[in-house]
Amino acid sequence: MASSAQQLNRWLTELGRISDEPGQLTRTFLSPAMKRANARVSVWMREAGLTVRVDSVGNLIGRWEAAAPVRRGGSRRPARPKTLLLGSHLDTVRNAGRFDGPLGVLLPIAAVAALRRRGVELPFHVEVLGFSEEEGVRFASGYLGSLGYSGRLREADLALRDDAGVTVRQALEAFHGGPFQLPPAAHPRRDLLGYVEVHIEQGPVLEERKLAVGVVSAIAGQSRFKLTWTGQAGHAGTTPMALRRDALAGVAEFAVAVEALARRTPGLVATIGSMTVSPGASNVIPGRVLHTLDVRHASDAVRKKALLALGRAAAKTARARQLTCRWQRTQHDGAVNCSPTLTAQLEKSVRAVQGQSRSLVSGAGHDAVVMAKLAPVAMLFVRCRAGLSHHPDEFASPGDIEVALRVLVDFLQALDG
Ligand code: HGY
Ligand code: MN
Ligand code: MN
Repeated sequence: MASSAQQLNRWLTELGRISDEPGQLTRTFLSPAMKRANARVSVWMREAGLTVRVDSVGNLIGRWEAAAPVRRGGSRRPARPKTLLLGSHLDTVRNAGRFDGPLGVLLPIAAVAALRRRGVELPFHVEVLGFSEEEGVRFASGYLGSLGYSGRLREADLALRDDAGVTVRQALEAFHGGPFQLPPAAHPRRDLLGYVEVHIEQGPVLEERKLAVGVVSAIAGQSRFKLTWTGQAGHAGTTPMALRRDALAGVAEFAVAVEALARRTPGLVATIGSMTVSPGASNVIPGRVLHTLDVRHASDAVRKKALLALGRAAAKTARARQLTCRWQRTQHDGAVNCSPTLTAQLEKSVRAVQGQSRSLVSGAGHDAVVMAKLAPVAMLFVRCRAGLSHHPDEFASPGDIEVALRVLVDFLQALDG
């Protein structure tokens, strides 16, 4: 297994160099680097014995067919094998680390390769999924890949625009060189055993507990928005302060209110991650500001209460400063509980490899949030240094990755199709 883990680390390093931006790792939805990443991972999938296809939303899918169907209890017809889904995303944030997403795509490929080398055959089909978009960098709305795969992409998603004004639909039609139709779910729920995602923790818990891996009990809900504040651009030198309608000053006041609410609400996190100031000149009062807002909590009720409070705070600031503030919701996902049955099975494998298993809540969103609508989900977290992620210094050690690989191999062999 050590050689499989070494191979996996080489893949992670190589894939981490496939980027849209020289000098840093950035791969966004349907970009040239995403196409190169799909091509490279396809080679590794084929070498592992998987048959490979790319679906209409750009998801990379590697499939390993089950062994000959088994007869159960003298039945006349053998039971049709179900499919176990394994995967994560191949897109990244800007200036990303090389583990967030790709670890959960490449590790299952290494696990399949290890099992096939041992001549193991499984009583269920396996599909390894490399989702084309999870982070929501290009369109400020995440999960477009897993939404497409699970048949939950909607017209409203296709109408979202990137910073260049290109819609999701236009991006998909350019990717295909032809018309795009909303895809159905890749599989009916009844044909699926579940979806298991391996991911770095992106938090400090496993490091504090000195554990290489842990299992996820639940994933926090999240809401994302684009806010557009409009005031009045004007001359920075001649416009008296009392006569200004400075959109950026209003956003600054709102940003302090956002942070204050999150600081005083246990478990709430709220972030203004990107901002565009117009017209964007040093001697012009900002007449318009567009920014994102990301709000999360393990409890949907707390998150919704926080959103109402932030809506009131924005309205108060806009009134006081004679600004307008328009909200556009770009993502809204409730908290998700992982499947107790599948998680118990994963915990057994974690205990078999690591000696003990601890569970934790995920503050980060994952494709498992979307896939939970299609199949039971479970997640295996891998310790990452200082909990750092969405940063080039993101790091999971080869030793911890090998533990996770051993856990997944054990889980696949133990799972009853
Ligand atoms: O933002 C998140 O929670 C994830 O990394 N997409
Ligand atoms: Mn991720
Ligand atoms: Mn991420």
